[in-house]
Amino acid sequence: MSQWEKFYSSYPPPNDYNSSLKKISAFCEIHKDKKIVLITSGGTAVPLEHNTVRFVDNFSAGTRGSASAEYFLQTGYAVIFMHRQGSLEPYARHFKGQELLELLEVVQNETGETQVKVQDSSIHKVLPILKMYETVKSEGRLIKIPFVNLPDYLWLLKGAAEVFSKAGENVMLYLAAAVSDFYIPPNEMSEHKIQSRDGALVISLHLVPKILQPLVNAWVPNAFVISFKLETDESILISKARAALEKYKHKLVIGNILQTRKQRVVMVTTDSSYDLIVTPDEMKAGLEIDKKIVDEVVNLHELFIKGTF
Ligand code: PAZ
Repeated sequence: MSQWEKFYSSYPPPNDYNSSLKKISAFCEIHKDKKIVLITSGGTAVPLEHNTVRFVDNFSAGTRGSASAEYFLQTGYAVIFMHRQGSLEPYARHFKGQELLELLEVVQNETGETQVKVQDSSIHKVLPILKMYETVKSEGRLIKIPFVNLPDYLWLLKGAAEVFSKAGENVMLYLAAAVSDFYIPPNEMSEHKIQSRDGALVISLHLVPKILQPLVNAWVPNAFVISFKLETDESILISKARAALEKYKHKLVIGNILQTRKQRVVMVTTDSSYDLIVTPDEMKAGLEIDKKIVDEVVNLHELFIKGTF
């Protein structure tokens, strides 16, 4: 049994597994004549106990995934947004926390009725986003599939890939989620809340089997698979990205550094690497690096479909 087969056999699929796959399958059928992208977004939680009180998590807010989803939708793609529950989502990301409340005001209309309206000074912000959201919604071009923990994420990705297995080059996988490399196998996990009275906690985290291996080579051999690589040490970013390409045989790794991920990424193929950058002035004007990434990736997908990438 391979490492990832062992992994899957030790966890049941998530409760909503079958309904999520039915949703993805119906979505793919409706949009079979379009380009479809599955975006993964946000971080995965790794439980420390079966009755989970504590888990290991990471920094990912889901900005990359949710912003990219909007730009793919703008170019006409149908988008399956597989995201960590509670992380940023397309369109809604513009109105985080208190922000929505700041945009609204209570007014009385001419007949004295109390109404809620968007403040005049905020209409220029709300209107374009609302219009894009309504268009996408009316066209049914976006579905969202939430996950919380690592096993659920891996089950859903495998299930989605099985749905795509019949699809061809029109399907893209844009794997922006920050997926844990480490986990505790269920048979080594405490049943109940780990007690502090037992002293300092020593846990041994095992390596998560690399899902890209079966994904690229067995489950979706025809799809355009893009993985992301996050590092904090610039000197190893490109070599690690290239090692992933050599190992898994997909076409493109997008590398980024934790602190500069919103200003710069490096596009790494088997024989080239080049930067995409947003300048401070572009940022001030509201341009997001995710727009540049998606524009580039959409062009590469077109070449991939033609067999020239
Ligand atoms: O979610 P976010 O916008 O805060 O961060 C995005 C990111 C850095 C998680 C993403 O660009 C990425 O590199 N994902 C892959 C991480 C990795 O497994 O190396």
